Amino acid sequence: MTSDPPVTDAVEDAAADIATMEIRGAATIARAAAEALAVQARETDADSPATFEASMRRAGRRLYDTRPTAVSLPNALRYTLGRMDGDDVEALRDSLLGATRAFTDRLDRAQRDLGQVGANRLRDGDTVMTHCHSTDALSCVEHAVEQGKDISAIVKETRPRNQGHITATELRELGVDVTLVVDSAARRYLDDADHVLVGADSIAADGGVVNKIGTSGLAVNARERGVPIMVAAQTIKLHPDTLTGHTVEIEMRDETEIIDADTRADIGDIEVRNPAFDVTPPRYVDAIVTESGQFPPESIVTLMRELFGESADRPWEEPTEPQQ
Ligand code: RUB
Repeated sequence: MTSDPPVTDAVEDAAADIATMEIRGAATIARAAAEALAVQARETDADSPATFEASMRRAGRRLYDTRPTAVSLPNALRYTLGRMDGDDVEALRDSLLGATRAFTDRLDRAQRDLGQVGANRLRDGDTVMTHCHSTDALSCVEHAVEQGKDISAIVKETRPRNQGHITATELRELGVDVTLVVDSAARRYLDDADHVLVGADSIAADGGVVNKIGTSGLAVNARERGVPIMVAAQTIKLHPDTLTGHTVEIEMRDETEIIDADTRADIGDIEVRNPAFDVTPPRYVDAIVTESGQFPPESIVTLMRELFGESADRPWEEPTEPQQ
């Protein structure tokens, strides 16, 4: 039995950076995965079509195994590995490189297009409340600012990793007035907000939105206060496995992100749980803004079927032997 050629350093590095959140955020993770596959395609020393394909699948599996919740990662692998085609190594390599280029171009275009749609929902003088750091959500603000609208933001800190600080920095670069608040102050400041604006890691077939832990509590509070909730999510965030009854795995992260060992020991015998994401039920979401327009969450399934059919393939897995 021959073993698959090893993955390149570029794939190892990208996988390690995704797992440790040096690279984070669903769209950014998808881009990094596609770019790592391109390096693997260029640098692998696989010398037959079968070993080339096996090497690409192995790289795909290494990337797939890093973080479980953002479906943009498997969707990036689906798009790129699924377009690998050819009878010799050169043809396979060319098709893979073409697919990774097309995928990253698509990411840029999708983010720009959904930003226009989201910006149209914002009026001059509006204040948005944000949670975590989402490049899709920020694209909406960026386009609103380009349209000449004056936008302010209340930015939730987003414990435990404080991605709100990244959001605050990038909003300031856009010239947006920013007020930073701790997560538990969100309800207090919802009275000053015209929209809640968040991104998504995955969107389920029923319109449920999987995003950074704390999004669902924010959405429930916003509904109670009458503040509309806009989710900015390009279509690579649609989770095709949910069409066939699968649920989205919620990543549990290390407890040291929320408590250090000494403090934990001082407190005594406790359990610590650190889920990275939660699910906001569709009834709390007003609009999902994509590059194909805005959708009420309940109708996102139509778009999902159009893009993925009834089921999702997994081109990073070893092909199964045909049944005799
Ligand atoms: C990031 C997060 C973001 C989404 C959308 O979580 O929840 O809201 O990934 O981001 P983490 P984008 O920091 O744990 O990766 O719009 O950039 O895809």
